[in-house]
Amino acid sequence: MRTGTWIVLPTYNEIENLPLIAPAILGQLPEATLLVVDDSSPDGTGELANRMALENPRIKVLHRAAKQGLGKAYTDGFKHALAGGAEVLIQMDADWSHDPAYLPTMVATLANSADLVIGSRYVKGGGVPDWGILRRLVSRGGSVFARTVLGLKAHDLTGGFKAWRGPTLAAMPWESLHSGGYVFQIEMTFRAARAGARVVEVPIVFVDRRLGASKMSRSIILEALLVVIRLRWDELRGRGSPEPS
Ligand SMILES: Nc1nc2c(ncn2[C@@H]2O[C@H](COP(=O)(O)OP(=O)(O)O)[C@@H](O)[C@H]2O)c(=O)[nH]1
Ligand SMILES: [Mg+2]
Repeated sequence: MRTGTWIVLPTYNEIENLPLIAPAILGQLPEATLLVVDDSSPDGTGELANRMALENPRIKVLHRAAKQGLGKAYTDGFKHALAGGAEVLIQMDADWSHDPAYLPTMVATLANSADLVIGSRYVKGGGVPDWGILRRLVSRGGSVFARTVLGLKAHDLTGGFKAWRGPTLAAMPWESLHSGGYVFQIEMTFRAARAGARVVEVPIVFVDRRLGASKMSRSIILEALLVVIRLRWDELRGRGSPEPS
């Protein structure tokens, strides 16, 4: 019997990272299920994931036909995991920026005191040692901006290392979410907080990927800034938040 903990791992051209990160994740959470969400990676990550799933029943693969933004991959992955009985869902990157060693602490924090746990670079004990001053300013500035405009308490709003309680995710207004990489992360935390979720940050040290290439771009950052303003604007005009459940 598996417990209801699922890790949702989106991949796009992660053929070098997947065979190493998957066993590291499963080793940290010995009861959990790993769901790889691959958007038809040209490098064959999806086929590799299929082979890994054949050898290990704890690994499952969701194939998507096209790359449509990280948010869409997460939406499909979360829905699939919830339909499969997931009670605790974890999202993380496949490129080692999110160290699997943090997983037990995040799951324990969720069980004790939270509906959403954010692996946070911007609380005491967290950080981004690999980044230069400019990248730090952009990332940190983005979180401060979103935090201020949206009136949220969390300090790291753009990161993608999070643990969720199933019911908190199940209540998301999936169809209306923005799907760009950074804004999806901000909007998910915003929606959860507005719906009354207890949000707790635990410190993580984020390391830059060593293998493969980043898929994030300047346009995704710009989109995030504009959408943050839009989210608050819609809310002030009384049409932003989903109906409270
Ligand atoms: N399925 C899927 N995965 C994606 C997509 N974009 C990025 N990823 C994955 O999401 C994670 C974070 O992406 P990455 O490029 O490392 O972003 P960065 O860390 O902000 O540079 C990695 O595991 C990527 O393989 C996408 O469109 N679809
Ligand atoms: Mg990365």
